[in-house]
Amino acid sequence: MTLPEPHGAAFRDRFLHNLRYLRGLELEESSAADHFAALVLTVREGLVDRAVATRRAHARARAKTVYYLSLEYLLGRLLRNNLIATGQLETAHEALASLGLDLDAVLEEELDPGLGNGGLGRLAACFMESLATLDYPAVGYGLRYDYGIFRQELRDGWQHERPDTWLKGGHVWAVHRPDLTVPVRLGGHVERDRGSHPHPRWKPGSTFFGVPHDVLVAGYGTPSVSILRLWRAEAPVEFDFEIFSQGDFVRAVAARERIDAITKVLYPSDEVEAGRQLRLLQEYFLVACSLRDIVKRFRRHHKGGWDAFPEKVAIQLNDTHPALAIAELMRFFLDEVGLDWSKSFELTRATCGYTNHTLLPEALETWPVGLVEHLLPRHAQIILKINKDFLDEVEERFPGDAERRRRVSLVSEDGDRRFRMAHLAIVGSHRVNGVARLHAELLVKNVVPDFAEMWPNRFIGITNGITPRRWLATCNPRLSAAIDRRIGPEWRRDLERLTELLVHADDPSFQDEFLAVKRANKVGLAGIIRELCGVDVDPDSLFDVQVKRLHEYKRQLLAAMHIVALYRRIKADPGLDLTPRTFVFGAKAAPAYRMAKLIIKLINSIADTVNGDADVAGRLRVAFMPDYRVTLAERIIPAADLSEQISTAGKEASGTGNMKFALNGALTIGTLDGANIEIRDAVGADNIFIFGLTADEVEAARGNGYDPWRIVGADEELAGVLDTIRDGEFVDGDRALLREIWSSLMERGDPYMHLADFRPYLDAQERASTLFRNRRAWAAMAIRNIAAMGHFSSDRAIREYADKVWDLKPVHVEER
Ligand code: NBG
Repeated sequence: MTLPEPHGAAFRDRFLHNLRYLRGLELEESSAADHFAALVLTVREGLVDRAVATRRAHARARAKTVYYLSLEYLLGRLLRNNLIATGQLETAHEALASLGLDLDAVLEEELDPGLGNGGLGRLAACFMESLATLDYPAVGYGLRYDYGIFRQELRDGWQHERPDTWLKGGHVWAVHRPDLTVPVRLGGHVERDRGSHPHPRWKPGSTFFGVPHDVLVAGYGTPSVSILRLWRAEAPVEFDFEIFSQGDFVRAVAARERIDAITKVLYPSDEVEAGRQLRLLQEYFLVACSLRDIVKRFRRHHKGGWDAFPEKVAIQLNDTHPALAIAELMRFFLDEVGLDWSKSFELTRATCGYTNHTLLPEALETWPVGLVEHLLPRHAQIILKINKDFLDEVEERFPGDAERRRRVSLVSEDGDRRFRMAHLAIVGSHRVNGVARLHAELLVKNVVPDFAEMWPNRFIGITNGITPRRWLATCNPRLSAAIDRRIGPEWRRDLERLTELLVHADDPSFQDEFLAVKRANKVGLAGIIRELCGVDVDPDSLFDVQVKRLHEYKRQLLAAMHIVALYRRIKADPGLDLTPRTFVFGAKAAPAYRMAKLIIKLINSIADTVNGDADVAGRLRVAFMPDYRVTLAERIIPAADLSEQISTAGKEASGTGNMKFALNGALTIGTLDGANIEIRDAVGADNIFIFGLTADEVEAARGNGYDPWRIVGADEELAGVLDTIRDGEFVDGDRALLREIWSSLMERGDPYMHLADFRPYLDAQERASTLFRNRRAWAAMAIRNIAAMGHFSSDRAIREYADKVWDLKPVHVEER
């Protein structure tokens, strides 16, 4: 599809214009950073035009809109994607070349906005892109953190965190909208009913503001644009002015800073509840700003009265982080509109949907009732009333079952009273979804069985997906071109088309083409590894890759134990013939997560030893790449041969990296966990290396007195691997340094069952090593994987949400 964007000379002139009027510079005096800013502005202008057209089309259609509420968006760089989406990549390339500039170098100037931790945030970013591509009316709401996920540095093998200064140099993509500022209220108290006023009235203690910064998300091959509205907290000017004029300058500024702090920094914990007051304020701030905006938009476009609210508005809660939306929407209907309780609740529930992203108990959010009462007295009151009604309903259906009421209550009473945010989200939503088939089953079976019993139809599974635009078309141009030559370019908008590749899986010429692409990508990655890690790796070795957040359940430690085993084999038999491997890791550990940091140190110590040992040269190499993030993922994934998806079964809700690797022609070695199961079903059990305990077996083993010592006692090689770690062989014999790792496996029961899966894992690795030596057979299998990835597009996932949760229809936007 050709869209009327400025082409050739027009594009170049616009670029020069922007360089001049944004920076006040002429070409000769400008730097790459200036070129980047001018180019972004040039592309942004086109997006703004599209956004205007999109807004008009939606208003004309009186369309229902989905509002996606998420504390995290892991966007990654935007420029190349937006150029591709709008069909301007070539134009930009030529326009810049005509000025003697290199587009690729300019693209490298972009900082990666890391406004998220991991899978949950990246999923939100894929979803925004798919929503635009599929022409669904959508607004994403999030926070504009001054500092995103920390920058990771490795010193002496240890992780150190540095602030992520992604805003330095400005954020040219964002359109600052102070005109759409909304007030946010906090604290104070609630006045009881008075004769003239039927509802309790909240008298807030303070007011501050949310100011939107809009990032426009282009759809691919359509003029549709979604808005990602990121809120920044700002103190009111008058707030400090009074104190200021009294001469207490420091206190005046301090008050401002308390407000600014709300959107200062992203909480860097992943899968663990942050539990801090500031985090609660962030969650409330997002909810309060977004709901004001949603209501304002509803009022502007729909005159039909509040009954029509759920027909025009769908609100999706990305995990429980924005679950206060339920209380805030209730407060709005009750206190500002004046609806009665049951109507307010009916509308709220019909509007909201909740996605659960984890089964880990430590990730389920709770907040002390006292804290919520202090900061948000009216909301606390509303949640308690929702709970009372709900518990009455439970009593009606299960009379006398006090134990059940205790289990399902929105307030946990063990110890201090706390609100259970997942329970609030379930009770206040009409649909609750897990993010893969197994995850949805386990959610219903193990986490919230009582709720599922009451409302069986409320619970569904929608398996995650990834956008093929970023995760194939943009990040892997070589493979994309090879695929295009066989089946044409349509897969970008319809990933199921990849099945057409199946007939080419056994075609030696396509296999060779695939292998050549993979090798070129590996040569590229080898260069980056040399630059970042100072390690030389062989592009012909098997690239065995594990990149994701560092967490014990993801079992980077199991991969490390495999390396140690191979290392010991070579040391015992220096002539050993084994498939040469390069192990690539990338992972950030939550700053307070001690064990995760120790595992990073262990892997780096293994890397130092292995890479420095002439005995193993040519057979083993280990690289831990610092500061793993979206931009690095885009270079690593297309170069991978083997994708490590080895979580303890039942722990990884879905995984999305698993999909990205398979789409780029890596074979998966993995457990029957999360979406791995559906990947196996799609590619066929013969085209994937599955090993280890199933989720049921993990449970059973736990129940039957899982015994690390017995497993280790029966496996000499495993015992040797553990001794090596315990004795500090990789850390100059320092037995204390990493002892905790050994102790978690042997003395603290190996909660993630590394030991039980060790031997099956090594066997599966053996199968991979053998197959890798048959290059064509490997290629055939990889091609079959690519061909089967259609199901894992975020377009498919978004259509499922639209049909099963949001009741949302696409709206065609006319080209201008
Ligand atoms: C993560 C899960 C992943 C899943 C993503 C996206 C959180 C809390 N959960 O398995 O661990 O793929 O969410 O759904 O980040």
